[in-house]
Amino acid sequence: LCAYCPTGGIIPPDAVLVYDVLLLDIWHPDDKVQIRTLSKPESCNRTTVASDFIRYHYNGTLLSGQAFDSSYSRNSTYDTYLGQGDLIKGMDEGLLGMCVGERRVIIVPPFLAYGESGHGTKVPPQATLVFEVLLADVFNPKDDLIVHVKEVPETCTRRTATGDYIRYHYNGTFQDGTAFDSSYQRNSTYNTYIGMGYVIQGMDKALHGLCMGEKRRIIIPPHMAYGENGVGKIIPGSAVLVFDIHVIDFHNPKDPVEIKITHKPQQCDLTSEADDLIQYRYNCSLMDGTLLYSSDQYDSPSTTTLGTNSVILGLEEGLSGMCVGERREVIIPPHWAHGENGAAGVPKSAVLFFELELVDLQKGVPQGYMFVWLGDGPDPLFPAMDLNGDKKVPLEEFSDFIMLQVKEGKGRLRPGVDTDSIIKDMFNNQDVNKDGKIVEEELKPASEEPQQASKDEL
Ligand SMILES: [Ca+2]
Ligand SMILES: [Ca+2]
Repeated sequence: LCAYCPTGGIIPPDAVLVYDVLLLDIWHPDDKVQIRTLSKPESCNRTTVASDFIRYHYNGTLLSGQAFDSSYSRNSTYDTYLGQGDLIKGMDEGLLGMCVGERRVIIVPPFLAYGESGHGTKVPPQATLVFEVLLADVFNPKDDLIVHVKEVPETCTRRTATGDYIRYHYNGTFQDGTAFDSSYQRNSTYNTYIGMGYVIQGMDKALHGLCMGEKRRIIIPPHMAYGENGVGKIIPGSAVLVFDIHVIDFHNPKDPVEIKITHKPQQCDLTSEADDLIQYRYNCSLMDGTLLYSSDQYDSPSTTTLGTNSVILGLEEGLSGMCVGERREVIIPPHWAHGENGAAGVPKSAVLFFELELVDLQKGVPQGYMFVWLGDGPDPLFPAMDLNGDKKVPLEEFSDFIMLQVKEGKGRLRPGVDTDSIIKDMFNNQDVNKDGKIVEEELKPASEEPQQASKDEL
């Protein structure tokens, strides 16, 4: 019988037979899995071992080149444990020792693949399989966070702890380098409390013990990130996440204003306090050194009256107790600055850094007052005021009297306001009948006046 003859075919005697043969497959029982590396990334932190969970792309073909399956056609990686019998034997072996980003061809003889039965309609019996594989991701269920410290500033007096509020920038990528998110793109830091479950477990843990300005790479396995489900179309299931973070600042809601005196003049008797009129120079920066504001941008130093809420609370405190010529560095947490909402040019919840120098200090008077006695004041008042003793006090005499009190250090006028107009106001308040002079009857004895009512008066 002619095994290769077509049924009913007629082969004449002495015929020469010509066969056109296409070899589809060839293997030998002694064959092993063959691995050919196509490309390897330059850096490779670890390679796959049995019990790892891996995610990879592949094109599967028969030895003839006929395709039978591809992960690319499904638009998602093939995800599986390695070396635990979840894969055909040849792949459990052929995928060992791979780096993320590595491409290899794995050739699997049928007895390490689907053998005599083949697989579905595309893999015939006894077929050798050829897989071109790209490893996208690997982790081990036993993995913890991996932290690489990239950059620590020279001075680091304090490190993040549970309950702190941190602002940081980050680039988020997968292990193959594909970016999935970046705070830089949004042009604003990511802000969160630390250790209170507001961020994925791995990040919450990784944010401890950081310095301001520090840069770290944090590699988080999926069981400490978004798990088997991932997040929508952004994070695939079982993905390892790589974050490159840069700490901009952090603070604790309990933080006070931090004042460091960098220069103190030898003579330092008179210091600033509430109601004083001061002039000061300043630079205001973020903790990463970004300059926000500076008095240098103006022709003259800044002027303010302390205690009037004209500057942020932290600056008020930073400017208090200074003597002229003193210089300070002041760190102001956001709850003493512009808070959670920020301000023009000041990011939300930003810690501010001020360099301050007190340039001028004029002692002040309480709010609402134009003049205060620094002691008890003359009693009775009128005879003291009536310098020439003619029982009447016109504006000029009143003015001379007030200026004498100031000169002798017995009284103080409100600083920063035109002296003549203050004195004129004070005179007009006392000159009840508006005849241009004060007489004794018009002068209300100071002792009978409640303190609050004597605003603008003696
Ligand atoms: Ca007089
Ligand atoms: Ca009068």
